[in-house]
Amino acid sequence: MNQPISVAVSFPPLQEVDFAAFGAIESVPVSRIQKLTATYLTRNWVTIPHVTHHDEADISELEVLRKRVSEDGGVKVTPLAFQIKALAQTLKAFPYFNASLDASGQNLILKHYFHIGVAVDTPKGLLVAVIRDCDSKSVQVLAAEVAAVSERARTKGLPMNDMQGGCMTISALGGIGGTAFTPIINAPEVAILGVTKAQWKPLRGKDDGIDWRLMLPLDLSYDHRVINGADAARFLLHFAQLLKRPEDLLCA
Ligand code: CAO
Repeated sequence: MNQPISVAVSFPPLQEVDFAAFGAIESVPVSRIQKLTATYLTRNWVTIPHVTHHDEADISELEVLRKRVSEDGGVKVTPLAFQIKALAQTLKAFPYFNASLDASGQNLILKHYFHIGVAVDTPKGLLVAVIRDCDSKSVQVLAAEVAAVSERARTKGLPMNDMQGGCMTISALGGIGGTAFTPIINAPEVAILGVTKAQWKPLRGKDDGIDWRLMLPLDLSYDHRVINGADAARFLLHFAQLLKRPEDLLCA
């Protein structure tokens, strides 16, 4: 690993603009959370060489199973709970994704725990809630924890402890929309998974017939200092294959 490089960059200041000269305006203060997020996102975007790899997962069977599990268990299980479970299992299979560079940049710290951050959209800004030990929890428990923590984040905010110690973050926009995006890594993590809205797509089936499948778009941004493109492609393929065989994800 090379010595950490410090780069001094300066930009010309933004010019003061009199927006009111062009039409009616109002001025709204930026929230504390937005200011903090802006600082960290800018640091991460500027200091980490990001690459984003895109793929899709066939979740046709998962959707059937998810609805069954939701009806049987009395807990609403959204696709995100299965994604968290599959991500924890994928991190186990790819230890270099479950890692952080230490402050010197000389060592990679491999983690033997599987805590997943979940980006939560709140009225005051973006928060990342960390769900702990996702490898050993059922999808029902994960769904209940995500629902509880995102509700807390939106109504009361989160204590620092609930936002620390994550191994990798999921930014799930599927409940809103989109076909793809390029999420910014939540340092000191080395990768982040973006998920957008699943769509039914006509794929070529047996005997050249059309087979309609529900496809989930996946966007994996990774730190290219730590992860190479081929490993990123294998990582996302492994994750997609776990979602394609959802019964295995029901084992806690
Ligand atoms: N494709 C299609 N539908 C999806 C989906 C997907 N990928 N993911 C979720 N849905 C559906 C759910 O099944 C649910 O449908 P029903 O209400 O009909 O059952 C609906 O969308 C709403 O889901 P949700 O968003 O309430 O719940 P979630 O578990 O998917 O996500 C949370 C929870 C906290 C991640 C989400 O509410 C949120 O805040 N997302 C925004 C994250 C964000 O801002 N990311 C950007 C960060 S900047 O990089």
